[in-house]
Amino acid sequence: MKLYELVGKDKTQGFSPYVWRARMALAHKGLKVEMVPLTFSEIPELTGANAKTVPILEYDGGFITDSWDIAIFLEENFSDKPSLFGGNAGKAYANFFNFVSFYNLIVPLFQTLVYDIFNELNESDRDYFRASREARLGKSLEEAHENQLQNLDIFRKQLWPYNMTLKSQEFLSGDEPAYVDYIMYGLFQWAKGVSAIEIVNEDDQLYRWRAKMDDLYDGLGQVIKTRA
Ligand SMILES: N[C@@H](CCC(=O)N[C@@H](CS)C(=O)NCC(=O)O)C(=O)O
Repeated sequence: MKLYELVGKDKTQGFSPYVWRARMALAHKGLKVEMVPLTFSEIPELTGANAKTVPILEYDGGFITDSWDIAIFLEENFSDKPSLFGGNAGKAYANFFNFVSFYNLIVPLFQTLVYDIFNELNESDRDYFRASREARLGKSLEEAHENQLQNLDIFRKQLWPYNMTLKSQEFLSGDEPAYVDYIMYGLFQWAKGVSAIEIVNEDDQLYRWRAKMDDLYDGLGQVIKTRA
């Protein structure tokens, strides 16, 4: 099994939030996977996958090219291993959170991190990234960066329900971590992989939650180095 991930100049620092969901989900199921680093321009060149984005899971000669599809595939094909969702109600909640996290969390965090991501990229990816992201932002990367702290504030204001939830339970999924936690953790790994900015306050429940997430599966997430 191979999991294709997204890297910049440093091939050990896969920073895609969506890949981290899949990576944690594979570890949750106790499955060994070979990580394969790709730059942005290499993704569409991957023979047989016909994919524009990562994560891409290669399994038994086939390719699964979306993080949610990968989660469903793992849940259905490895049903003897710990569940990612804890049943149908949990699966429906995770599906909902998948969209909530995009709208409320990924979008403001993208605006916060976009210039830092650019700086991490290989030279060969920079023109593509600048053109595609400036079209999405409707402004230059530099202009977005000028508002980094305002965007971080918008992101942080969204965190209240998660901090409140974590006051009375260990993980977003309950007593044990599961897929909803991996969706959230992907955001933290994304920020850590590209930026020195701290996205949560030390007294936030999410700060403590992240430390627990970092320890899971032999400290898998700690492969991403904290930036000075
Ligand atoms: N819906 C997809 C989204 C994945 C996605 O947007 N991946 C980004 C990296 S974080 C990507 O590969 N982008 C390639 C590009 O923009 O060219 C999923 O959940 O797998």
